Amino acid sequence: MSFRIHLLLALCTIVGAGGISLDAQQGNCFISRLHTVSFDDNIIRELELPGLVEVSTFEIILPGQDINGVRGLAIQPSTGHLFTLCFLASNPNNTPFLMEIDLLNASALIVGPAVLDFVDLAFDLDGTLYGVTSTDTATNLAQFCELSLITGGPSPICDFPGGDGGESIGFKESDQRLYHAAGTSDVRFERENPTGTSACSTINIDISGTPLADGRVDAICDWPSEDLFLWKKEGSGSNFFTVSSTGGVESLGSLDHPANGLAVVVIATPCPPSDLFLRGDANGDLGVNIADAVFLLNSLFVPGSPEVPCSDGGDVNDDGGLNIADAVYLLNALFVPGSSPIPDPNPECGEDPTADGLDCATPPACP
Ligand SMILES: [Ca+2]
Ligand SMILES: [Ca+2]
Ligand SMILES: [Ca+2]
Repeated sequence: MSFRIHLLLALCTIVGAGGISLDAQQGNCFISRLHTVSFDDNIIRELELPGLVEVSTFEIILPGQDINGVRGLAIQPSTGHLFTLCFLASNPNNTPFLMEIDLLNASALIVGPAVLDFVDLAFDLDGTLYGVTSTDTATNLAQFCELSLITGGPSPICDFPGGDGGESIGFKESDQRLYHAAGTSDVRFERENPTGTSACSTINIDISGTPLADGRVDAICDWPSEDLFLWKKEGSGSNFFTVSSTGGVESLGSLDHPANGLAVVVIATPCPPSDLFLRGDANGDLGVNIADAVFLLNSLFVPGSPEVPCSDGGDVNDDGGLNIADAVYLLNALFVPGSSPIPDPNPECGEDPTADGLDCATPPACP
């Protein structure tokens, strides 16, 4: 008994000399948000994935300019800015202008004329922007080009065999390859052949017999967290799908607007509350040691000290209260042979097996 008291007094002395800061490792979780544009309006819609519930809208406004339609969408990997193609009422040539949109600062600006009849855009992981044109009726080819982020103008790279409507491109994060979809009645989905002579040398992905095969493709884009492509098909009803790089297709439901440009934005967010904690880990660093006793005593007795981030973790004796008895219990368990072990969950993270009024305000980053 005297050993415990002396140890406790010694600790209180250490505690009084200065606190120990909380160094909890809080992990980030990531959510994917779909952004869309359509030719019918000048709205960028933000939708939850996979539920497709609309989260927000952003109206693209250019001072002194009327926008007559928007198509194609791509997200710049380094800045998160969206790039799209817009048609201006003031432009007598019916060709689109490349536009850069910063959603965070709610700004939109014209980069410059894209010159050719581009219908979709995609960034590769290095931040180079590419576009694909509609099929030229004279040549029956769709041009694949790099687009300048300075002027908006194109540098032709290669040509895809023409489709009978609908052209869309996307880069897959997992293999860093270009994917291409085209067609209305004869829809094809293909990916860049790594041993081909150009980006337009492709390997066919068999989607015959799937719902994607019999309707115009309006837009595709990579959904990186799922390693799938999202695919918007023409029409209402079931018009929104995932497709794998081997042609596996699943319906996600329907979009209520005629989206012709898609981009997935990945957002870092604090992880949702977890029921998992480690008993005895008063400072939330996922270890149980003397620093936890010091932290607990600080929080109880030294004004201005940080609070125990997860009260359940500090309730070492699992009696539903957070007090000096928990520090004593912890010190005994750590240093006095034959003392009672720390109750579950310990030494692994877990849920509290005994209900109590304590909460875990800031759960530790349990594996
Ligand atoms: Ca700890
Ligand atoms: Ca307790
Ligand atoms: Ca409990």
